[in-house]
Amino acid sequence: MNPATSEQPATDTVDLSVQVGPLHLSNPLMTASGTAGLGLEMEPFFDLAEAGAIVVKTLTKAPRHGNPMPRLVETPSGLLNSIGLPNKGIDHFIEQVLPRLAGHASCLVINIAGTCTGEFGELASKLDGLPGVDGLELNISCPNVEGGDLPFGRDPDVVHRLVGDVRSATALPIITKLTPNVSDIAAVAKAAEDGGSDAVSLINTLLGMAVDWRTGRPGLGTVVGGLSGPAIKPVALRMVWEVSRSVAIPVVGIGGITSADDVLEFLCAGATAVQVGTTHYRTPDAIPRLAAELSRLLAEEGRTSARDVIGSMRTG
Ligand code: RRO
Repeated sequence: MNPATSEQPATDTVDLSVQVGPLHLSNPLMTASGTAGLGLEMEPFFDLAEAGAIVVKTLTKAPRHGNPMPRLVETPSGLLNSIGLPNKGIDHFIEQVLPRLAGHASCLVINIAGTCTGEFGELASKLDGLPGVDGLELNISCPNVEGGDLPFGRDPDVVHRLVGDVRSATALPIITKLTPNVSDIAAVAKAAEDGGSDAVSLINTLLGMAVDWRTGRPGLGTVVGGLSGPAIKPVALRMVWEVSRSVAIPVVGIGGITSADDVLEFLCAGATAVQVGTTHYRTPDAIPRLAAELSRLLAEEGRTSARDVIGSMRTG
């Protein structure tokens, strides 16, 4: 604000739009898969078209019940989950949900997970060309399946092959969602890029656990689960920075975003867009709030476009 005139900076002249590969987003704010249901559940809180993109909860080929309770534990500044991909299966989604959802979001991204590498291509071809579907997010990083992390997401050779299979099965834009539970996330991102992914999103949750020493019981039914929320933001920022220096495709940052400053930090570190997740449980209308706040912060700094912040971090 200019103290001499007390004029408000003109927020309506700030351009929030970004380009995630072939996907044009009106702002950089996407919902993180699993925190906004199948999209329609969020409609009491905001108009889905206000989000840069809606990403739905992971869909699998066969219906799944999910993991044994308890599935959620709060930790300092974080949330541990072991949900286990409960869903009614891709066919139910296509027949019963998509017809009601199509056209509500300005960009709709369907998150899919296969139980083996070949299943990803099968799921992708089912969604190819369906009205209302704008892109796919490949969940190769769920921490809560039997035996721990999906092995697909940890091995660059497997990731290269899996993404290549999906690339041959669909013309839809592909975002590959990466696990942080590896020693070299940039190598996995490069494999996704070489396989034909249009973008990568990171990070999925960090493996963690909770225990009650008095009862001797673990906090989660599966003992180990995935940690999200502000507690993981510094780890996510570090990985976004590492990956954005290693690939040419856009990076979508995920991890503990609760404020517009958080969003701009991810953009500064190299993300082109972000996903907003755990904060939805406290603030289900976080997306429109953050969009308004983003415009205000950028205008205050005399910036006219969110794109100018992308990758603007200077070292040395
Ligand atoms: O459903 C889950 O347990 C879950 C999934 Br699919 C994921 O990708 N990440 C996560 O933390 N939980």
